[in-house]
Amino acid sequence: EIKPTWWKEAVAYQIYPRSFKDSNQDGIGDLCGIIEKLDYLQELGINLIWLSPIYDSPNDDNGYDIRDYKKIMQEFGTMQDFDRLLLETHKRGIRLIMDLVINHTSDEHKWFVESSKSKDNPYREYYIWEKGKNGKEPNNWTSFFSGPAWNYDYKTNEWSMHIWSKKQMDLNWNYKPMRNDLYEMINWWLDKGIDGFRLDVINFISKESQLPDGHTMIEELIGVCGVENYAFGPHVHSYLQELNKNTFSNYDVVTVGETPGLGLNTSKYFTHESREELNMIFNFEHMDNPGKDRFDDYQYDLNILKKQLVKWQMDYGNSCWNSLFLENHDFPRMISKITNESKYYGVVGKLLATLLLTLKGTPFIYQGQEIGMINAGFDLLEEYRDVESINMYDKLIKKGMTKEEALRRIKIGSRDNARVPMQWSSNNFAGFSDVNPWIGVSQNYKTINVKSQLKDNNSVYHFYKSLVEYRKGYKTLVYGDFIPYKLNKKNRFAYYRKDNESTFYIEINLCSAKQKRLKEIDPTKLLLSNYINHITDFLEPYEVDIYMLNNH
Ligand code: TEU
Ligand code: CA
Repeated sequence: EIKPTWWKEAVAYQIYPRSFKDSNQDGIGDLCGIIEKLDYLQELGINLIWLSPIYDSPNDDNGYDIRDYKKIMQEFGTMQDFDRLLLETHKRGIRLIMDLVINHTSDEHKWFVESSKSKDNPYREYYIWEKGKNGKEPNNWTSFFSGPAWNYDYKTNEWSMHIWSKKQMDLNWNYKPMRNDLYEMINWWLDKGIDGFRLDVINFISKESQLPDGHTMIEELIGVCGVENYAFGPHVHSYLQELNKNTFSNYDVVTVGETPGLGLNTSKYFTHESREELNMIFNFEHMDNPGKDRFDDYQYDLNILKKQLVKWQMDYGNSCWNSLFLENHDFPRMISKITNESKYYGVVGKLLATLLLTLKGTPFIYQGQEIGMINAGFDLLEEYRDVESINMYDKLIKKGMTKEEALRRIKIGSRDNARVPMQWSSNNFAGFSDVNPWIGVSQNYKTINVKSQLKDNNSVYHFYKSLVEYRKGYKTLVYGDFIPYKLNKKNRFAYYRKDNESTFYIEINLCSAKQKRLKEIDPTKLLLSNYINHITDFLEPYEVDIYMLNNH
């Protein structure tokens, strides 16, 4: 039996504040800009917001390198702005969760500044310091952002670990005083009345004690060495149980862990109700097709997404709860991975909306997904901002790739594809700002933007809005059983959502060729389709039909 809770019934929206809305015309998104757009989110039907980091940061990794957990990033505004944002969000019946980055801090955080002063500094143990081996790094681990995972410090002749950028230093979770300082900070935010956290790479916090050499380069291009020694480390569960006991469990909040690299069964140990660790996790195995990574040039096959989704819908159990997402600030736009034919952008955007909002689990819409935004379309290296992309370009050139090919791979896989300014209108800079933004606007803003879609009842926006309303109107779409239909039929995805109140039937064409329907349904039962007028016995390319079969 599934225990009903507010966060299982929520429809969440991820905001990347830097690119959402600029209110003071400095070209950078900010908290007051988010406040300006709360009515827009309420209108869409959102009732949970996840903010990517807004804490003081030198922005080496756009806020995922925190310098002061209790201060708002100067470009985003002040703590008063945050307090007003939280108040205005709650006034609209919307809850707000923050991004909690506690695997690492910025090298400018006062803890690290102290830690690197001397070997006997009280903060030395807050981070991971090791002697080198024969004058080189302590082991062969590499960073996700290219290069060794170690910085050398001349003063103390030791190396400090960073599995992310050179300015993101891994915290030492073996050290209790450090953990206690984190708990104090987390409770300080929870006492302000926020509704929970998304926890950044939280399964990486426990490293294998001897820091042994890694044996495999995971994914050739993004390739990191050593990840097998911390993706599921020896103490990760005891740390999470201690963390939860000292913080989250004392509040009515939700936690969703970002856990790259875990499989379904391992994930149950993080989210099963009996574990008292996290409420949900973000799993990434559906974000690229098997054997492919973000920078590979391939057409994403929706049949594989179907397989992944069905696995998590069927095997995750009733004591674990799925998160559902198809985009975030770390991946290219999903429409662009599926099709490059602009005539299909809209119908594919609505197909993705259907998967997100009619399956079982809490849906997370990433900013711009609700209007079917597509990739940035940058052609010059100078247009990129993401530390990962810039380092990756250098790495590819060093590996002997031509400038053109390296730039082509960055264009395909760069996280900046999802970080260009939110497209509010066809005005200059897409209505995001009156001035040139920190990152270029993608050229499709004239055709893909909120203003034009609000007026068009057949837009991707209105499709999302309708589905969100159905999801809030019928608990069947939240808690109802997921029952696949003719699962093995290629290029079709058909399933029921059913409880003792109502039954929905959804049938989807997963490719750009017409497909025979699997089931003839009385057309008067059609609730919503991404094709206004469709012939009955065939599904058009990427056609989605949502039926309500009965409603007792
Ligand atoms: O991302 C961690 C993560 O596993 C990936 O999404 C990763 O960013 C990317 O694929 C690089 O290989 C989290 C944050 O979402 C990301 O923005 C940060 O850069 C990263 O952690 C470090 O904080
Ligand atoms: Ca601004």
